[in-house]
Amino acid sequence: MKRLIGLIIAIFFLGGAASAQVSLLCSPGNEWCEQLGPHFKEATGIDLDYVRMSSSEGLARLRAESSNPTFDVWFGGTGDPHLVAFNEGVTEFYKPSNWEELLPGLRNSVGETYIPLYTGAIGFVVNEGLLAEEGIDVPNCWADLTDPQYKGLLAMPNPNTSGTSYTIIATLIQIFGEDVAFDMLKDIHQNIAQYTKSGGAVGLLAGRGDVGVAIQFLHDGVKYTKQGFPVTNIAPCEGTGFEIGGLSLVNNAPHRDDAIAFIEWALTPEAQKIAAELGESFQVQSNMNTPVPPESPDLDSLNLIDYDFEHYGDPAVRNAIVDKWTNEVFPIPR
Ligand code: S7P
Repeated sequence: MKRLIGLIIAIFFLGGAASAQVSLLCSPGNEWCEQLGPHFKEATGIDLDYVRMSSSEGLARLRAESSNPTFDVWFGGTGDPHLVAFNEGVTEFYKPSNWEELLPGLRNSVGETYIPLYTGAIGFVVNEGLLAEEGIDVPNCWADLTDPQYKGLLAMPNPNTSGTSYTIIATLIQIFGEDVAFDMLKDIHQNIAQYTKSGGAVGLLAGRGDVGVAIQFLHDGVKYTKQGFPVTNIAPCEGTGFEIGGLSLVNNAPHRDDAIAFIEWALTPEAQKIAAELGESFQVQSNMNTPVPPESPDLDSLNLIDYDFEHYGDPAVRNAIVDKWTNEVFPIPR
């Protein structure tokens, strides 16, 4: 009996020593999420585990467990849901010690709500070979995507799970106004072969030739090109929206001190370089001392809209847009 009690105590303490101390909700591609723990452990000695969830899915999870949070930090994902989480008190603003090293344009756009982690623009990731085989034009503009010649040849993510998708819809509303944007979304819906759960996944469909055009972040298109898929990036002629990907401390984080240690580490150039070194993520990282990968889309050369982060990060606005798409676009037979 004594030996059994001793074993139980040993398991308890060994189990405690080995258990992770930072619990991360991670929204970029899984390969990047997977590498954060080992690198963070090497730099600080602190353990970390993660669960990968798309941005909108992550927001839903954080909201659901806000009275008893299990996550400490939300890493990555589009900015709008980070702003919603902050506005709802699900996350709190933590000002990192290297705040002044973060790109001023990003800091000024989001204020003291969440920490900018990276930025990147929306566009089309196109399998030009497939379109040529079908005798179909390469799309250059948002308006082109409404053309019936693309029937069954488009893919975009679903805004109920994906932050990329919400950024696409909010971009169309800002360029064309809500009524025209929703008419366009209905026409685009007629051409969609597949709505995916995650924003990154659509480029793979274009790369494999399942569709001709994936609507997603252009930096994800770079990843697929580097992986050898025959896709090219196109920035829409009417202009395009962009994200300021987020990093947030969860309100009442169970391991607050270790969570802050992770945030401090994640904003160093050493940590931010990991994404591109993996050949995985080619956003422009927020620390101005992090090298911009040569393959990253050149944001200065794109016609970026003056994205209204505050308005489109308002919980009521975001909920209304996602509900409208879900009720008025998605159910239309195609
Ligand atoms: O793959 C990187 C990336 O595009 O994914 C992030 C974000 O979680 C979007 O994914 P979901 O659409 O699945 O939510 C982006 O922030 C990031 O640039």
